[in-house]
Amino acid sequence: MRNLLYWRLLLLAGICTVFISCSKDDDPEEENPEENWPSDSIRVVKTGLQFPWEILWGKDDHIWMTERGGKVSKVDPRTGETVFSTSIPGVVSRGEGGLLGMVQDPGFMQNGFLYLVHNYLEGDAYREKLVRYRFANNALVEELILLDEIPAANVHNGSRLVIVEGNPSVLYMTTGDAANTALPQQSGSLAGKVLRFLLDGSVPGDNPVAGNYYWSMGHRNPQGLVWAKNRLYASEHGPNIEDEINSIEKGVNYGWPSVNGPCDPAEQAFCDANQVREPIWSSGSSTFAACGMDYYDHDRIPGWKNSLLMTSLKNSRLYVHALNGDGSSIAGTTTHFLNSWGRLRDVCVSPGGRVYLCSSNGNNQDVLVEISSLE
Ligand SMILES: [Ca+2]
Ligand SMILES: [Ca+2]
Repeated sequence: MRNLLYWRLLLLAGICTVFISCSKDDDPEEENPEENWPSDSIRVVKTGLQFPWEILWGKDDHIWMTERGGKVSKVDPRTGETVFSTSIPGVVSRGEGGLLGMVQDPGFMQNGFLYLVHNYLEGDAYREKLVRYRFANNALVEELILLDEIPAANVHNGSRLVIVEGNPSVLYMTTGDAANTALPQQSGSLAGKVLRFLLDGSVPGDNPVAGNYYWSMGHRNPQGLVWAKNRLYASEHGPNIEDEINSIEKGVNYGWPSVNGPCDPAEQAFCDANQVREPIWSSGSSTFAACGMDYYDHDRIPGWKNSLLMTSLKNSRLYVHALNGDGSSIAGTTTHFLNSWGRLRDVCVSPGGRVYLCSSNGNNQDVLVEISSLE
């Protein structure tokens, strides 16, 4: 009898354990993916990287990263362990080109779709394409080309991706002028644009020109792109003056190559004739090499709330641009981490408000760093 009671209790305990652990797994609200985290304010998560280009916080609570030479990897941000990596076939890295922008599908946890931009060779011609892969069984499979034959060069390949979820969801991609300043003002060229797609690669019916991917024109080399406050913000490298942040709108001309930064008297005639939209921020008489951006809206680092975080290659620091209430202008800028990790290429933010930066110095010495606090 005593023995039977013992077994009944053991069975009950087993059922409870299974029930509790299942209910925990089934209800993401009850899980905190960032519990038991290292307590460091600033922590180098990973070393030995080679020109990381894109970092993003995935829906699977890992950091997904591209490196320009062609590698995609998935990193456990708590331990720094690379839990998956692969090389994308056909990537040709020349100068600033190679494997560049990346974004996950809104349904990534179900369909595994990952969108990537990379350069490739078509005969002797250097080109860029947007492709979709499926992450399944720890591999990237089923390459689907959404758009290819985009002009490319050793410099100015844009390539940042953002998906805005909706009905339907749309994908935005930046392209650079591919070192040909004639292209950004030609609506028929894919270069020097923000392009807009449906997620199957087709042209949305409400793009400015029927059958044309172009959403905005007159861009030089936009290497930062983020959706926040119901706006699309793009950062852009200026020539030797006037890096820009633009609020991207349908069919608008952002001026390059006729206009740098705000419309000066010498540029005003072109601005008036083409209704050029001035940037919401520009770097003035020098360039910072404004690069990857993300939006910060968390209490973890209170002073950064409602800001655009922007990396700088040349000035080797993070710019924090505080937005005004409706996001139409920048109320003030602070800078952080000068020369801490050299040139900075990209930034992403975790749901818990931790900020991640990647450097762009080469020699297999690039790093992924985490900022959990400024204290
Ligand atoms: Ca402009
Ligand atoms: Ca100007």
